Amino acid sequence: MRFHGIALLASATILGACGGEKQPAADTAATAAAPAPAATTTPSTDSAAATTGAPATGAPAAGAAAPATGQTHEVKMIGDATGYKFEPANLTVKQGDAVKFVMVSGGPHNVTFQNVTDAAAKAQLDANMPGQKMGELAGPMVMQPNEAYVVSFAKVPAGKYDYICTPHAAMNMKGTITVQ
Ligand SMILES: [Cu+2]
Repeated sequence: MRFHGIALLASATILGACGGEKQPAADTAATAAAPAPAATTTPSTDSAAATTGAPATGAPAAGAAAPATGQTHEVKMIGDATGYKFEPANLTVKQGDAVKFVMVSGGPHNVTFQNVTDAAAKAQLDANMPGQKMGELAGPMVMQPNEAYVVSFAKVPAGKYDYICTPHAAMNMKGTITVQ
């Protein structure tokens, strides 16, 4: 991370001096002229930065994850001869409950909430989604059988929350969680 910063700084300020350095990697990053290639070489740093940046982008109210205080409901993530689906696809929970998405078969699966228009709801739900997300409201891939991804619905306003599995969106793998 520090190395990355130095490389960028060097490329921005003293291009010429950088060429004289003995670090071959720094040289490549500088001559490649852009933050893009440097970012590709350090994916872990990049995603860490993205994670820390996420709540800031979040906006007005929330930002902090609210731990579940109620029941935990289970939703299976299935991909087999019968198709790709969340089971149950429609689930009603109380505010404060959690939903545990359990990988059963046919992964990788994930949970990506869609059409959340209310800014406060979006910020809180996003904050309540742990792990290395693929983006706002887009949970990480769940790969192994019995691996689970838990989303707390604490402080998430009542309403209907539609979600899909991004890898299987075309196979209609989707569901709805109604928060009461
Ligand atoms: Cu899936």
